[in-house]
Parts: sequence; structure tokens; C-alpha cells
Amino acid sequence: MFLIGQYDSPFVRRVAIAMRLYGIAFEHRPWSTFNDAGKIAPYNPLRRVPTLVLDDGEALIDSEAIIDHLDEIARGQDKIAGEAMLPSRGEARRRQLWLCALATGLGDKSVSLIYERVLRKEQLKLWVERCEAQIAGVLDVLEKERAAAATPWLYGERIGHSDVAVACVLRLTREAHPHLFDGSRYQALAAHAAQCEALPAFREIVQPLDPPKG
Ligand SMILES: N[C@@H](CCC(=O)N[C@@H](CS)C(=O)NCC(=O)O)C(=O)O
Repeated sequence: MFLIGQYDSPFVRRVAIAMRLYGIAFEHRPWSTFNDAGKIAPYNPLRRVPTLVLDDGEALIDSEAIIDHLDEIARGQDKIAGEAMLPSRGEARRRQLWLCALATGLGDKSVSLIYERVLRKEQLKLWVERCEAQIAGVLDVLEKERAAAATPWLYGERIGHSDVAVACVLRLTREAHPHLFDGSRYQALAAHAAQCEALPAFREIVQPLDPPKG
């Protein structure tokens, strides 16, 4: 199976890190959404990443749907001792999915702002202000949630998909829009990012931001 996309994408990175943490082997095709759109299109008509192509040729798209499949593989292969990186049901699952949606939504807004900056001649103030307000609103909620956690990770003793998603979008947001992340205001998030980035999987699966050229 192979994973399409570059690791400066928080969505591709969270999938690749989950695969490493689960011990699921994969090949990597670091195709760029803009420069290699023609290579991606046969697997994903949206020409977006991540796209995970399974051994039988089936292509999975969207990080959340791909991760759902990884959880299924991991459970089936007994790769994991005890809980998967997401509880299989109930309130704990809903809470973690809620946080993943906030984190990946923040990632969407950070990516939108990058495109706005590099692809447009003149930025649209209305859109920039909207994205920045959405990013600030989500960062406040994530900070509160992380600071309230009494466990080593957001929702327990083991790293979960929400931990990975938060760390990946924080990396992109801080790198692309440093003025939007004040470390003194978001101390719990800064500590969370450092905790994740110190792990071998995060250190191995990383790429400095390489935005498209307009
Ligand atoms: N909701 C999607 C978002 C994926 C996404 O935004 N990928 C970006 C790269 S960071 C992309 O493919 N951009 C090209 C485009 O949207 O045309 C996911 O979670 O996988």
C-alpha cells in the first residue's frame, strides 16, 4: 500500500504517524498537490492528499476516513495492546472525534490562509480575518481541553489520534503563521507539541513547509 502526499501537510503527516505508531508498513509517494496533480488524479479526482492506495488498488481519501481504516487493520492484526488510538464507541469516542474535527478544521483554515497568501495577487481581507478568527477560536478551545487533561495524553494514558492531529496542525500553523500562535497564551498546547515532536515517529515523519508557488 502507498500513501500519497508530502509531510508538510498536517493531514498526510497524521496518517503517516498513525501508521508508524501502529506498525503498519507502507510506501510513501511524496507527490505535490500542485506539481504532481496529474499523478494524483487517477487515484483521487479531487487531486488532494492524503490518498492511501491499498494493495488491491482501492484508494482511500480524507485523513479521517483513512484513519478509520487503519484502526480496523490495527484491531484485526492485534497490532495494538488494549485500546486502539480511538475508542470504538461511546462518549469517549465522540469526544475524541470532536477534538479531531476541531484540530483538522484548524488545519483547513491554516492551509486556506497559505493559499490566500501565495496564490492570490491581493488577499481578501474578509476571508483572512474570518480564517484568523476561526483559528484563534479553536486554539482557545484546544488549549482549555489540553490544560484540563489530568492524563499524559489528551484522553488517557496512551497517545490517541486527537493528540497526533493537534500536534500536526500546530506545527503547520506555527510555521506558516507564527503571529497566530502566542506561546505564552497557549502554554498547554506548546507543551503538547513538544511532547509529541520528541517521539521517534514525529521526528522521522516531518518536512519543512513547502507552499505552492503562485
Ligand atoms: N479534510 C481533508 C483535508 C486535506 C487537505 O486539505 N489537503 C491539502 C494539502 S494540506 C490538499 O490536498 N490541497 C490541495 C487542494 O485542496 O486542492 C483531510 O483531512 O484529509
